[in-house]
Amino acid sequence: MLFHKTPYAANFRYPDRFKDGKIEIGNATLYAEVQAYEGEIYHIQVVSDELWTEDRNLVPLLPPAEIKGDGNLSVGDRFELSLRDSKGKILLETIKGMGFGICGKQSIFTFAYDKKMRFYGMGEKTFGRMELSHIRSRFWNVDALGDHPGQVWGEHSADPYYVSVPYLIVRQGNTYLGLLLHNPYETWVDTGTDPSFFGTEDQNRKIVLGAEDGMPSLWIIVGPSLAGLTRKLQKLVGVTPRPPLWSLGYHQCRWEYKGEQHLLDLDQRMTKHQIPNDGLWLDIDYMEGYRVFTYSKDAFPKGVPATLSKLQCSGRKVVPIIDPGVKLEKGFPMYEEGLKEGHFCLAPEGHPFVGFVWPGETVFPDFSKASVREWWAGYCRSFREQGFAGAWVDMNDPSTGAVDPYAMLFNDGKWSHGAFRNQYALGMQMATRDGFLKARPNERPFVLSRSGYTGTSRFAAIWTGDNVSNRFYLKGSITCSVSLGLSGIPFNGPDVGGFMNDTTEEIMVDWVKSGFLFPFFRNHSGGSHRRQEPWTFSKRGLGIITHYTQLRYKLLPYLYQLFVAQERDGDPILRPAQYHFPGGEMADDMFMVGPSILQAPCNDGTSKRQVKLPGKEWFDARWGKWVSGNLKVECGPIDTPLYFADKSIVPTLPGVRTDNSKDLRGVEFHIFLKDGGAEIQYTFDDGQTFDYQTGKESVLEVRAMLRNGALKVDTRLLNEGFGNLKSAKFFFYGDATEILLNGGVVKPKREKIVWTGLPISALTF
Ligand code: NBV
Repeated sequence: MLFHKTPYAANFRYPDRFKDGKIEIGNATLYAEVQAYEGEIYHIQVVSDELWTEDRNLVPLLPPAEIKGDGNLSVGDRFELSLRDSKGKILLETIKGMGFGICGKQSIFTFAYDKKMRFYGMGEKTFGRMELSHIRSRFWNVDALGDHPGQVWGEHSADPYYVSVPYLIVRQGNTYLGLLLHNPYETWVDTGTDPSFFGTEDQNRKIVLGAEDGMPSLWIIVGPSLAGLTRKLQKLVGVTPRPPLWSLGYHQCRWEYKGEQHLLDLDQRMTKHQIPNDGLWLDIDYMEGYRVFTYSKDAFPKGVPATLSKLQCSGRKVVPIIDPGVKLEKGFPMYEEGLKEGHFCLAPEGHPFVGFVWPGETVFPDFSKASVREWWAGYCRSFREQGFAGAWVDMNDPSTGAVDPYAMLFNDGKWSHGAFRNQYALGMQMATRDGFLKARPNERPFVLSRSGYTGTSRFAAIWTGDNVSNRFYLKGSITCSVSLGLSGIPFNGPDVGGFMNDTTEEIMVDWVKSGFLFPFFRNHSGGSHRRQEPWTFSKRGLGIITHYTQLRYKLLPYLYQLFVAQERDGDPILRPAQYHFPGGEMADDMFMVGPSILQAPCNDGTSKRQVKLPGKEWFDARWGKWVSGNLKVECGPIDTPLYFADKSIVPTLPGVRTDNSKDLRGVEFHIFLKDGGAEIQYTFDDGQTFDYQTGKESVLEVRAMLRNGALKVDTRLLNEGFGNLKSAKFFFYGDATEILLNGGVVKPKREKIVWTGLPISALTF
């Protein structure tokens, strides 16, 4: 397979006829099912006994209720699809006579392209831009460093990447549609590229969604707004369950940390420097000769539980890496057991497929089988029982080193490599999460994965793999993470500081400023490169990194609300401004964190930039004043442009956070209000168990109203399953002649607070 080329529409055959669900293409007869669901969601599935015998998706999607009839989607007599809005205007249609085609086992859907269209989504890509016109992209989970040459990934986009979500957002004006291929085989998307390379006319450009094999299954979702579309998609693929609160903290990792000594040293330095931190991560060296689910005596002289108990005081959690490859070694119990029970992927002749990973020759658990997932879950269970708090599942693309993977078959050798490769990580995530749940059924598990597929959102968070410590990846981390969120994988983030090559203080500081409110926030680096723990930089660098990490912890209650909303409504954590303010082109260098915060970091190494603020008023968190419109801003060494939306109430932890304590019952509410009303429903629970699902959560409503300089704030407990708040303090950024809190007049004080610049003043009460 050539990653940079895709099959061509002229080599496909298209339907001669379509009637009563029957598609005739030459001598072949296929059957189509077209279903409409509530909320303008459509599913088109094509079935053929000869070509694609079964749907090989591991995890079914979760559509809403089916409705009778085809809704606004009509199907032509040559199986052309045409989607209209309620007024009858065509929103999207397949190309006349070429709506759906086959070429052997390959299949394509071909839609008419219009140069006014805009494209987004596509899951995890490194194109460095939100808008994806004129792109030909494949979806095939790779180990980016191993599968692409270094010249490609160093400072350019490498495609395909670790995660495959063949989902395309098509925008026309302010109407958004989503096209999701739910086919686990290798797929590709073309957003109107010129196949001739020589500048053909626009009419030759097409929107193509194709698959190399597998039952054609296309979902069409009508937004019409970006928020409407994203919520519908997220509900369809599955929301991310409320994560444990500690997983939203700061994580410290490096390919070098192997056991007690590193952990205790990190613990002590985090405390010394007052850097709040929850997760300490162990890379592959903690294992005994890289054998999965072992740990070396050298790394843990008195055993894992003994070391972990030493970290209890500071509440740090330890997360080990787990690779899928099992060392091929006579006498290694996991290998012997897996061999005996037939748990490994097979080569065509029926013996276990052998690849090459850290322990040398390796065999691979066949996660397509429920029995193997169960077996794997047992090992994860025992890891959890020893006290590891989460699991970091790496190399699950799956990476086979220098060995070509195509001979690795699945499902007892019955499925080709392509049938399951893109779901391999998904199977591993499911099994790992399941093992953690088996050990502690009432504790929310945390699994971080490198590769993934549609539906990963239900089982794991994603980090965006091996990036490089340079500005290409720093800038691209925004578009990559925001696009992932719009594509149904909201819990994600990059290796902050960069994994490959030596970082610099400038890159590190800028990355922290840019990424400190990303859903997942972990500093990780390759072991042969410059160290990049916060204290390895100058005093000034350390100070800035510490400040932003403390600020993340201060904002944890706000971030937590976004995860609550993700589970309830399907909203992503990061989003483009268009999520709330329709119109305009999507920016590549600016993003919103939930509905109330907008960030426009200076990631290109210069100290000036343009910030086009959407909508009306924003509160500039650096200088403490209201701003709007198109601004030229300067970025100083310490600050970063960050704005709070007018009519926002932002819950935070109190004061400056110097450790990882985070009781959601003690909060500050920051009221950003120029005039009129603002409100929030603040949800809080224990942050770690599933008790919230049986009502043990509380919701406090806070309403603020500012009229003629008088501020009225009212609070009401809507739900008290987790009791009341222990403390609440209010901050108001403006002048009020009178303040009433729950009907009583209060005497406010003036207090200084530092967000991202100099101290600014607020009225507190
Ligand atoms: O386990 C070592 C690394 C890990 O640090 C990194 O985060 C993974 O993406 N792992 C890949 C294997 C080495 C790749 C060069």
